[in-house]
Amino acid sequence: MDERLLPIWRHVIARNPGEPEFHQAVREVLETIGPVLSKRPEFARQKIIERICEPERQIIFRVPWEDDSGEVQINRGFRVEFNSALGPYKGGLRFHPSVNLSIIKFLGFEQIFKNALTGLPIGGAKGGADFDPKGRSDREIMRFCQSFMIELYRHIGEYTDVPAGDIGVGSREIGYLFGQYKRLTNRYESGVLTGKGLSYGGALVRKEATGYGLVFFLREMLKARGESLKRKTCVVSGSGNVAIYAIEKAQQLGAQVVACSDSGGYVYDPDGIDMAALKEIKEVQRKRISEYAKLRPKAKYHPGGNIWEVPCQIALPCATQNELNARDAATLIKNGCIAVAEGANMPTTPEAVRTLMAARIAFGPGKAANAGGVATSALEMQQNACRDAWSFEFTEQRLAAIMENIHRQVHQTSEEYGASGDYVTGANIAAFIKVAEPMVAMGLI
Ligand code: NDP
Ligand code: 2IT
Repeated sequence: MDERLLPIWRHVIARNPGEPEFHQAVREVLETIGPVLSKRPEFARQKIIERICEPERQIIFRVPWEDDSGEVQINRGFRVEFNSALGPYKGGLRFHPSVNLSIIKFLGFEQIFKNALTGLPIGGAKGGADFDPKGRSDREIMRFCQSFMIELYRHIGEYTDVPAGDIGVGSREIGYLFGQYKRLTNRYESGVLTGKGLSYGGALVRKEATGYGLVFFLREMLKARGESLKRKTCVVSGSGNVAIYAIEKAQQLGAQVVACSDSGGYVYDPDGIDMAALKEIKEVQRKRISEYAKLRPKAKYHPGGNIWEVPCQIALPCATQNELNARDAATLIKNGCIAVAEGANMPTTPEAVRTLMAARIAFGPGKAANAGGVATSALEMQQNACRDAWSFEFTEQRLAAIMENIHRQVHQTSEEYGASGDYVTGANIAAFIKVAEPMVAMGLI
């Protein structure tokens, strides 16, 4: 790390104790942006980095609700509004038992830079709750979402903060959240949430956007190396929203996706993952990935198995943070992997990133590679603002163009800063400059 950044880094650790994921996300950015300070001394003078590392606002609240048996449950809700230099705060809500302030802050911090890379007018935020939706009935999910919104509604708005989904939050949850917001505010404010259902202001392609965008970005990474997705064996971790549509687009572009997973294990299907079976189990029935093997005679479920041991040329981690470690990276390299692109946020540990990059494997960091989801959320906001609805084809073209543009920016920036093909450095520097410039222009706020 640049010695000018070391004191800032130490200060971040000291004033945010016990937040390892947040430290990890900040460190990754600080390790790469040193060269900008020499070219742009005003950023240091204005303490832009110190300001970016401190959220503009953090909200933590109690979420009481009653389960189907009449028992009172208490969860903790969060919304960290990190940075609004580029537009209203924007970022997903995560419902998962592991959620805590560190995780929400790492996600919110990443979101600032990711959103900047999209080139669209959105600031960075993240939120969620330590609520576990697994095994909960529809009515319980609804009651939880309604209670969550009773506090959240006062902090959000189409010009203030626009939440969306993340782990455990999809269009069902967004529907309940939107309904409660509408009731509490007496406003049909479509642009307050994204990822809405198509029948009440949602946008086509938002559901597919993160996974599709990831594969569009991957296609550019491969093209830069004279490669393509055609006939490449691919492994995708997770089997949620991002994973499903990454698999779909990778298959459309000619790759053979042979494995996907959930937190219980992975399935291997030598004939390639069958999209109809996958969607039926995960989207319709909301069941575990183990059920997939029951529908496909040649598929095998590996309970507790490590998906990165499945030989592949392309690996797409699409489940959660720190799911791919240095040992997994070494396994991927040994098996002939040529590219890793992050569909999840921070799924690759810092040691694993170093291992992959040292082996000259094309590595696409999440803040660039998975930006298609939030970019399409911004397109949903555009459509809501002018009460319009675009076609699937038009929106997908916009998404593809945005991902190509992100790739171009990140690649060019990596070259400009003498790190050609290092997408981590390219993404961090390009995004940092986009956020720092308006912060300088707006003065000390
Ligand atoms: P979903 O809830 O739809 O799916 C999450 C998937 O990841 C499930 O298969 C889940 O398995 C698995 N998973 C979650 N937590 C863990 C864990 N601790 N260990 C192992 N597996 C786990 O979420 P998404 O697909 O929306 O999100 C996946 C990742 O993509 C997250 O990192 C998210 O932040 C990121 N992302 C999402 C975007 C979006 O638009 N939705 C946009 C950009 C990034 P199980 O069911 O067993 O828990
Ligand atoms: O991590 C992410 O970028 C998301 N979960 C999507 C956020 C959004 O506002 O669409």
